Amino acid sequence: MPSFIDEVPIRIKAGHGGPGAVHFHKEKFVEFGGPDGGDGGDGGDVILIAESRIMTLEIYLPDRLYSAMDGEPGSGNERHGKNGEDLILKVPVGTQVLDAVTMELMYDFTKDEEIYKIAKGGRGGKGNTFFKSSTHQTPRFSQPGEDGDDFSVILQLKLLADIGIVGLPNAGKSTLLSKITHAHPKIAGYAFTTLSPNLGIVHRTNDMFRYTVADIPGIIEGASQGIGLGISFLKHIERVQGILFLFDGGNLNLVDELEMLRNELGTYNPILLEKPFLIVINKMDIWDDPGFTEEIKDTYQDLGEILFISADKELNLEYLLERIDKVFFPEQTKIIYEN
Ligand SMILES: Nc1nc2c(ncn2[C@@H]2O[C@H](COP(=O)(O)OP(=O)(O)OP(=O)(O)O)[C@@H](O)[C@H]2O)c(=O)[nH]1
Ligand SMILES: [Mg+2]
Repeated sequence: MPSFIDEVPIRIKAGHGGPGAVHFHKEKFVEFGGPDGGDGGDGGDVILIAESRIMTLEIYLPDRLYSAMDGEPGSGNERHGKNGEDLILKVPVGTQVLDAVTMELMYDFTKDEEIYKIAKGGRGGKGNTFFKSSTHQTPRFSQPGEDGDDFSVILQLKLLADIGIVGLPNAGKSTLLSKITHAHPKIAGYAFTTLSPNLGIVHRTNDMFRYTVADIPGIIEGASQGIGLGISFLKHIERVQGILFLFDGGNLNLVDELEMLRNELGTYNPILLEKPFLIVINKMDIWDDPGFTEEIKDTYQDLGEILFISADKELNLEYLLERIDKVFFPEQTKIIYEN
């Protein structure tokens, strides 16, 4: 399945069991009372829970240790040590957990609120009370706690793009992605800066809904025949809800460029031609004449809806996002905006 992979290796450690106590109760006039050392507490477990509100694994730091609490030692008077607290880690639905050594799949989260106990805490040790018997009235030993599970895993999440940004090299696709999401793609004033797709997440209306945006490499005429960077990366946008065709307003040849882009897309997979799209003209900041936008709109209105932005100067970006909501996500946003 075409996807972007969000992946992070982490170390998981369940709590160590607390040691059992060696203790004898004290009574007046009796040098040694009977044994009364309590058991140690169990170590905490590490538990993974899927939560649909979480979209990425970016909360996890690579190679960090995530550990549950150790059990506390037992004590006199047969007091049981406190159990170590469990560590609960939230992951997005769709997360797969792989053993970092064998790369075997340990678990696959498919539903919200699904729970997987990934690491079990060590059992607490028995206190010396436990070892008292008719032949052994005063055991002076107890058990240590057991080790908790401790190993490394890889959390991996496949993200599908909801929106694709398509355009010629240098149109400002990566700049746009960097302004509407937290992604940091490479941006530069030459062609083919982006060599493989970048993905970012747009958070809308107080985070009530989110979608992913893919910035893909520039496309030139003949890309479907392997010119430039080719078009194999289009697999990443085969399933999008909509396409933003982005153009460089400083060097605009709208009709020919749109036709060329759509030809290349259609050659790869005709389904891409059926996707809703918006025509977005970037770099409007370099125009002196404010009437220019109206002129373009009038002239090219048959091509589709045309928007004007400056990604770099952040002009009209909120308007662009509103149009994306309405045009590409009419169902989701109806609920949010019309209630
Ligand atoms: N004046 C102006 N320049 C912009 C704007 N947006 C992007 N640029 C510049 O255009 C150049 C190309 O930007 P990128 O975002 O790397 O373009 P791209 O479409 O991702 O290019 P490729 O990855 O090569 O296909 C950079 O020098 C940007 O700073 C804008 O709104 N106004
Ligand atoms: Mg780029």
